[in-house]
Amino acid sequence: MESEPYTSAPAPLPARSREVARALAAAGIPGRVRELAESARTAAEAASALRCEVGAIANSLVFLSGDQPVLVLTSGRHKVDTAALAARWERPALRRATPEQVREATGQAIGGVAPVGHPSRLPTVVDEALTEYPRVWAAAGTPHTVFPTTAEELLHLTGGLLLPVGPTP
Ligand code: 5CA
Repeated sequence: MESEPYTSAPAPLPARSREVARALAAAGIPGRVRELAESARTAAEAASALRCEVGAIANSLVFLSGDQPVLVLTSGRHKVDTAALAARWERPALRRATPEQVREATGQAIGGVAPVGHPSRLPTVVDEALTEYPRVWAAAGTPHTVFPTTAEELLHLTGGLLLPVGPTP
């Protein structure tokens, strides 16, 4: 194989990422998922691997609001102000999901949680800060897979609500 003069076909995506690719294709955006050589487990790692601003990384963070898992697509440049967001979203207090709860709600593991490709649709907020970036990157089911998108597209993909989520200055 090594002596072949041409580049081999790309390896198939991991199962978790195929699920994400399927959800994207079903929404009219096929062929978006990219596999990275470097790990992109955190926003900082993803920004470095993709050579983009950390704020352009959309972290898919799972919280529990009461008993209901919810998704907050958050710019990597700041943390979620959970109290302010729960008030704005008019939902019960938000608390960080455990790794097991993340897995149950999304079918994905922390470090690779994607905005879509979950067993059922989660109530979703898209961080207003993401609208400041013409191109946003989100995880695609594993720490080594991502896809390029925009805040507007994330709203369309998730049926989410656009709200500020970061700390108020
Ligand atoms: N692949 C990148 C983005 S392309 C990524 O998944 N980033 S992330 O921020 O969404 O995933 C890491 C996040 O998982 C951390 O920001 C943190 O909020 C969350 N996390 C890490 N450890 C835990 C834990 N033990 N329990 C709950 N959440 C955790």
